[in-house]
Amino acid sequence: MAINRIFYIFILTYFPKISIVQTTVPVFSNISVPIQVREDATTETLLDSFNVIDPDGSDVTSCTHSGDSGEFDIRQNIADNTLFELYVLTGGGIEYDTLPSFTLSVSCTDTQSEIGTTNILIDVIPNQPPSVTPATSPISVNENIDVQTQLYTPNVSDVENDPFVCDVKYSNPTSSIFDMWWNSTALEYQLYLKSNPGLSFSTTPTYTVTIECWDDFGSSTSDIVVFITPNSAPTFTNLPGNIK
Ligand SMILES: [Ca+2]
Ligand SMILES: [Ca+2]
Repeated sequence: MAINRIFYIFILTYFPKISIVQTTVPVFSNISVPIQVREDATTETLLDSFNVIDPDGSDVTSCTHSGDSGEFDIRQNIADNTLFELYVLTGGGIEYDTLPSFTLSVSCTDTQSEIGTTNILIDVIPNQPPSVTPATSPISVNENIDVQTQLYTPNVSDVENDPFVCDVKYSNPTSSIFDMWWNSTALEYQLYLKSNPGLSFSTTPTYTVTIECWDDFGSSTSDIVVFITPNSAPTFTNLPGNIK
């Protein structure tokens, strides 16, 4: 500090007509908080516009950024060089599960070669996986059944109307007698019991079948309980009271 003061006195003493001009780095304004980007963004989209000016009156010539893997770009507006635009690029590969937010470190340079910096926070809006409505009524099947049987049609929907796929994930106890197929006529997934399943009420009176539906962004599951009903022993009616 003392050296600075001596230097300053030296300058004023020997160069009295020199004035020391303080210059300022570019400053940012009008950055939206929060800035949001959709996880499923597939087209180049303008996310936000903000201003960068040099208080000294010089032009801000460029802005660069770091903190992403090429998902975003910052461009200077052609008509207004104080305006900068933040874009998400096509096929940005943004995955909410991996990175739910980005912090871009932005540096803007003016014609005095001064650099102003700021951080821009971008929140990722996740794409929802398909939802599977749980079964509302019990499903039961007789232990003697030996033909392929449709058990259940799950109600599946996706908020974003993304294409989805469903399948049996597993059953408890583990078994391969359940399967899920796309019915191209009804346009729905259906849970089936395969033919000759070898059911036994006494051995396994219930199965819990977990089905899973997924799109490109995530999956959800639903448990379906299948009750096995015993095959009743034959009963005899209208037999005569005494057979001799
Ligand atoms: Ca400046
Ligand atoms: Ca979805």
